[in-house]
Amino acid sequence: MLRARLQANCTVLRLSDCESLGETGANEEIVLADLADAAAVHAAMAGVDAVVHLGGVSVEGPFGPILQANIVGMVNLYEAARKQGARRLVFASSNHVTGFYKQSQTITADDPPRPDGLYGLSKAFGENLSRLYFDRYGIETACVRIGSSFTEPKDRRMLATWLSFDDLHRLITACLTTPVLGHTIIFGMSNNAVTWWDNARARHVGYQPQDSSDPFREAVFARSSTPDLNDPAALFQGGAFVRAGPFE
Ligand code: 15L
Repeated sequence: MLRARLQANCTVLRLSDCESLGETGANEEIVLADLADAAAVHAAMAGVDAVVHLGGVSVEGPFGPILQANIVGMVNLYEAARKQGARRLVFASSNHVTGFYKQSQTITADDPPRPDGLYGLSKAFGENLSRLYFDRYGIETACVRIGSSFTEPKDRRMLATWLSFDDLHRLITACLTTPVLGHTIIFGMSNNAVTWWDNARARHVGYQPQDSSDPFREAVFARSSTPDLNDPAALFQGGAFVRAGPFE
């Protein structure tokens, strides 16, 4: 969804993945790399000014792949940024860093992480790693705790967590272009009436969402049953992630 939109942000868009990205388009370069392969990541980062880092495991699952892609991969990426001279990154963190806060709470980026699984924990590691690289080397990062970025909100929870594709692009653009970014954590959500997240700490980014889950509200309620408040998925912000994963 971002590939076409990010064209507007750069003269050359270098894309990287561990799997094929298809044909190289106009103003594009493709450098395939496994995040766990330091040499490959360093090669992919040569000459890059800014990074939008969306790579890695994006759901709860066994620790092996999460360790390789989200933890070893983050170290490889930030070492490559430092050595190759990239000065600003937008890191796709996740709302699952704070998934064990209740849906009745409104939190800010200053509230301590409460990961809802190994995936959320790996994103908390990424946030801390990027803070280290800012404190030590001045490399700026926006950690975007993405809510639910889909075509439209699929359920009641997503009425709070939804982030439209256009707003995601607006948010990334704001992070890439604000004069002084520093190290910032920002919740990635559209302008939803129901929200659990307060972005007051990231006003300097200048993100102004234009979309909202509100027009979808009636349809979502019509097709979903009343939540069972004995179900942790209905109580906690992380939804079903709080009971997903490899734990027996
Ligand atoms: C995430 O972090 C996932 O990458 C995405 O697939 C969604 O499930 C999202 O969180 C969510 O919480 O809805």
